[in-house]
Amino acid sequence: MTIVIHGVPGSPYVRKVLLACEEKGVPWDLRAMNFGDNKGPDYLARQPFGRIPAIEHDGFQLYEVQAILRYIDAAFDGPALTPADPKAMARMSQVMNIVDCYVMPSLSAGIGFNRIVAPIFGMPVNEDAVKVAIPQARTCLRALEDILGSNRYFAGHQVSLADLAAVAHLDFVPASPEGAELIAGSPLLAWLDRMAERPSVQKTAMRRMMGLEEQAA
Ligand SMILES: N[C@@H](CCC(=O)N[C@@H](CS)C(=O)NCC(=O)O)C(=O)O
Repeated sequence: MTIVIHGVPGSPYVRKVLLACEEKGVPWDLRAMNFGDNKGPDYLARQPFGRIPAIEHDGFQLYEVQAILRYIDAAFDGPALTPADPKAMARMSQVMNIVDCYVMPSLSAGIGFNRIVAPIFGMPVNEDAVKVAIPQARTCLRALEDILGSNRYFAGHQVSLADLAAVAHLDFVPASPEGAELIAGSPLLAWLDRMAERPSVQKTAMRRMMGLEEQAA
């Protein structure tokens, strides 16, 4: 049964849910919202913190993307996106938390928003926010490199929820001058190339979701 997703197309948090649906082969229906709709009473009734996305499935409403990702993985057939091995599962959880707590404020909200998203919408660029984000962005990339090590994916040799959560934020790191400098020479670039081959990643690309790129047939 279809997962209904309420959110702004192009948001990395919405993208994580789309990625999980695509990887599991679950049909989804994105009810597109505009920036600002998430602070209105209708949406706050779904998600009292005003953050996107929120989902509905079979009469079940849920918000908070880590919970949503785990729900989709557990509730549907299709390839498992959580490793069975406890240590690998812990790595997956660790990366998902690093992404939410440290990658989101630095690489996404600090650098990515100001360098990539703001120009698309003609919004002012906060140069101070970009500068302030750089040290934590660097720490994030080095920490993720350490965890990746010689593995193909963050939790081992199979794609997990950690890779889906991370790619939604790291995908556009090389596209900003600061991000490109920070990620230059990193083993994360080979991981990004591997992820870019996945149909789920191609189908949910930010510019494509925003309707800024032609959809492939
Ligand atoms: N902890 C939330 C975070 C979601 C989040 O930060 N979403 C961003 C969009 S990418 C958002 O709603 N931003 C709007 C705002 O903060 O007002 C979750 O995992 O669902």
